[in-house]
Amino acid sequence: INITTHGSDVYWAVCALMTFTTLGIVGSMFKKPRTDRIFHYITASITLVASVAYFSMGSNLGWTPIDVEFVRSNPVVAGINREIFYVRYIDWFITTPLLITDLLLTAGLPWPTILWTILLDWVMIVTGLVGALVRTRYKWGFFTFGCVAMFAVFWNIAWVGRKHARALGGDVYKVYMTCGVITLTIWMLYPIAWGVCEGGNLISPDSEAVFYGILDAIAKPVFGVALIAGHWNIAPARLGL
Ligand code: RET
Repeated sequence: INITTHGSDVYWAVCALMTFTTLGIVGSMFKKPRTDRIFHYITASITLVASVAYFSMGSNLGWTPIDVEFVRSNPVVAGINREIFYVRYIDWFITTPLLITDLLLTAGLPWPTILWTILLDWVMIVTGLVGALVRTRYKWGFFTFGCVAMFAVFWNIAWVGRKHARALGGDVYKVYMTCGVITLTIWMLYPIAWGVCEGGNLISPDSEAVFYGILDAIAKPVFGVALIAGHWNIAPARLGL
């Protein structure tokens, strides 16, 4: 199963969105003194890495054919494969820790807590990659480890971070809540996309492009713009930065 032009059009569109968002964030950081640009640096890196990942997928690169366990029309198949975009996981390995850093620095959490959350996040991404590259039902074992790690990350965002953010004042709490709610609701949909794409092979790679494309557009550009706008009148020094 190879990608069609429709899938690659979606990838190019998201690539353009990521690129314009990066340029917008870089442009806006010149309105701030160098000491107050931490969230610009982190967030622009996130969208920059994503635009490179989408450049590869639009060019039909960064994938490998993996035999599938199940095909809807023919449940007992050998040698039928699906294109698995491993480049997504390279993107996520870099950008999801940066998204977590954006959020947990907003809450003023100490760095060991941020590091621990990132390590759990890495378990989630790496198990997702390995599971995607496995043909047999063991893939769902990796998936399960990934989901457990994701809920541990969610715990730190929803409880540990929220308590800290609240103690820092109403404006900090507001941006934390906006970006935290975006994160929890959108991230929850990634394992569902994985389940019907890399996992269960239930929807086509074209539909996969749309599904992950919408999720990525909200998880990165929408999240990023909300974060930077929310921080505009908050001095990083108040967060201990
Ligand atoms: C996988 C499969 C294994 C189980 C779980 C997953 C969750 C992935 C998530 C990815 C988030 C990506 C983002 C990208 C940036 O745009 C790896 C799909 C739980 C939550 C936010």
